[in-house]
Amino acid sequence: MVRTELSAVQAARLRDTIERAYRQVPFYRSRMQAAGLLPEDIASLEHIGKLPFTTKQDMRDNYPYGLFAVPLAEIVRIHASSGTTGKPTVVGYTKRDIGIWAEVMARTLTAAGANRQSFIQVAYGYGLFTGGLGAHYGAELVGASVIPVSSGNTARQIMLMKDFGTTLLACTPSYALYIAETLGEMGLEPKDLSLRAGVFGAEPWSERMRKEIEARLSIKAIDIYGLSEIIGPGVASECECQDGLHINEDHFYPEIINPQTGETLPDGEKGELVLTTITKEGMPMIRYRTRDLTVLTHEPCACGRTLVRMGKVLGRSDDMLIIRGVNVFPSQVETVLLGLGETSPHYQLIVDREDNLDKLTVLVEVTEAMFSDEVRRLETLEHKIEAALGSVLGVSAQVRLVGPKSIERSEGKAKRVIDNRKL
Ligand code: DLL
Repeated sequence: MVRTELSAVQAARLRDTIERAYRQVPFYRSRMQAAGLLPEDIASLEHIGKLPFTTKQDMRDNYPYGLFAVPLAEIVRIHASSGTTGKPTVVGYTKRDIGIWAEVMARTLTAAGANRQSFIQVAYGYGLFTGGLGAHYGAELVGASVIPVSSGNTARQIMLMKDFGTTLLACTPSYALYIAETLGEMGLEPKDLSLRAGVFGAEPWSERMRKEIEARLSIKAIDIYGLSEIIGPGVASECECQDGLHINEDHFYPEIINPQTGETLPDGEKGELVLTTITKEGMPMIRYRTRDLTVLTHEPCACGRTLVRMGKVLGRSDDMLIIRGVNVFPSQVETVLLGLGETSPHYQLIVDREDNLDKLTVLVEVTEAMFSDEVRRLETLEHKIEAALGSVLGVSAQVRLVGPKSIERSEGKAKRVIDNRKL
């Protein structure tokens, strides 16, 4: 759709959403009243900036159903994501919302090459997490054959992949790497499988990790993005060009803001992604602060899609560690390690505070082959990684090489950081 047409669709849908939220959700009504706004003040897309933001805290304050905009009888599905603090974040879908979700996930899978002939193995967790069922409904809408394995049980996962002729794998990137590792241990090679592509998301991953997964599984690795609060997976996804993720902006209207000041930033400037759902009935979200840091571009994409693209998520504003005053993202560590290419891609950051001073230790796994190496060589490698990390992070880190498989593998989202500081 050309931009002018798309903007007209978005504006009409936005007006409708604001009207419904004002009428049906006391939280939104009182927020707008406090800002001196009536629904008719949001007449066009340019006016969206007048509206207050919605945050995770607002969801907690309205736990569990306070932000729903329809009678509970119309809610046909509930999902939730576990937060770091206590109660989960709850989201509700109407039947129509489930249809929209399937549609945006079908777009995602189609862009990754899926069609009616595909065998799609869903190895995202099924349950309250949106990954499993989100991919499942999208795959069914495409008309592919869905293999709903859920996450875990990796050897069996691989056996099914081989025997059932799986062509497309859906899981977290860290789990894809774990699957690749197990494949080797089982004495199998990518050519023993029919796998052609994977749709990976739910956690940040670097360009280098993509290369690693693509090489080890001999597939095209597509980045897919989403969050429960907005719908789940299906918010944005890469096309065959693998050059930014197309946001399904006919359903989710994006903005980038400066996370400190809240001011809207233009294309190309890095900031926090803010999303407004413009078709969702069950639980509309107005200017939701995702905490995810990225950039937007309206430049045309070689694939021909006109949807705006977001860059790979660079990290979360709240995942960012502040170590001795310096901002550190776990993804920077990943880029350094994979760049050196001398260790396995498994790592963990441990932060401690000793004598009021932050201390960063990075555990890095060596490969089986290196494990038997002489101690001197390993020490040299530790120092080499320390030097590389120091120059990229701007803060010193102690590197500890650990034996193969000693860092816990994840079947869902990887746990990259252990922060022992009592702040
Ligand atoms: O992770 C939904 C999802 C499932 C997306 C499967 C993709 C695939 P939540 O559990 O609510 O929902 O977590 C959402 O995960 O705000 C990001 O911080 C992070 N995230 C999701 N996709 C990506 C990605 C699902 N492709 C949170 N790259 C989001 C980086 C991602 N981070």
